[in-house]
Amino acid sequence: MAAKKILNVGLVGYGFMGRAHSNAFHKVSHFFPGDHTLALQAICGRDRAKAEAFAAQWGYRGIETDWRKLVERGDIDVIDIASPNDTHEEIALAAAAAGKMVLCEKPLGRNPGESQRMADAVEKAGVANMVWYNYRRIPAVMLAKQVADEGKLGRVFHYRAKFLQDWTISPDLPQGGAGLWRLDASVAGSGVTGDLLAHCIDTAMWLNGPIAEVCAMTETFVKERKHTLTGEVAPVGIDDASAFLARFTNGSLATFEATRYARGHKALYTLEMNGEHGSVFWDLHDLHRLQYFDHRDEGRVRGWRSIHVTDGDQPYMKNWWVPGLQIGYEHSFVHQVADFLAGLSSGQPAEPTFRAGLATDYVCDAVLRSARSRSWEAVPG
Ligand code: SOE
Repeated sequence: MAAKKILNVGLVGYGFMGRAHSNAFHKVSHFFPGDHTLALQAICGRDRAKAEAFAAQWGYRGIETDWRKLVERGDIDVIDIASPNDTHEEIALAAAAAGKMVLCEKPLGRNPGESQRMADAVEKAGVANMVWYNYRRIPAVMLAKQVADEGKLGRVFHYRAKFLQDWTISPDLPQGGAGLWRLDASVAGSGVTGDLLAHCIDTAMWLNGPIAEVCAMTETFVKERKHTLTGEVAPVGIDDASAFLARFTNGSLATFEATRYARGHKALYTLEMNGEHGSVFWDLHDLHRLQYFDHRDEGRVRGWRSIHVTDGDQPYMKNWWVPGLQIGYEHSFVHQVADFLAGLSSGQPAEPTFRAGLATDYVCDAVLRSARSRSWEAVPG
């Protein structure tokens, strides 16, 4: 048997996503054995004590406190960027120039300019790359993709998505710093448009093709918040809520909504597609189920099927337990890295590449432009 190729990973960032990725790096070879295995070589974070604690907890061999040193190291093959959005571009460009493969958290950049330079850099360097839009890899969402691709929905008329949270309602919540940089526009780029709608847009374009134009509205409900780093009260620059109408290039119509002010909803991502022959509906709070309606079923027994996506012939599931036993959120990251490694073996790069991440950022940018101009805006490309 040929020896597996070991790829040494250097992770930047020890927050929520650093944990989600590290967990996936550990599990992937156990559940999706392939030509490659990953070695957790180094974790990089500015706070030495935190980086050391993370390395000990997650099994990284070493640490760095400056990402430049990590990128320069000869013993690193893959740079994984799980640090705040304002660091993505600089790290990705340096990593690509050093010939490393680059994985990057979403959104790719804070704006299309950054994302464009990142996509150009990895392509020029010829290095493998991927953006962590993990929700594509939930088995029930992948099943929706199969259903759509097989033409079972027929011509698609409608796409509908929302991503609702409620964690920023308190005006006492500060902006900036660990965990709260998502509220600081200079770090995040935007609010819920880049953080939550970006997920919805990525899945939507993967399922239903490119978006041609959008008409949006945004709102910032809490106008000023104390900044964690300066202690000063400062204007809030992010969008707290964002909703838009869209037209896909295939002629279908869409509505999208995201907010962090929907009291009671923690991470309610739902999507629905309505076609000539059928519809699919998926809900993150019930993530292992796909709701599917097929109008071509015999009339007397026609109705919505609630498919429990746990059987061995359903996406990814044969690699896990036995039929009927479900998996969850963390597994979407395992699937994503499994697909990335499979792409290295097959030569068929796993999606979404940086180029696809750029396409999502163009839509986000058009949404923000439209909210400002109060008119329809075309999506470039
Ligand atoms: C924000 O609360 C957040 O953590 C996003 O940043 C993630 O991308 C999303 O998956 C869950 O919510």
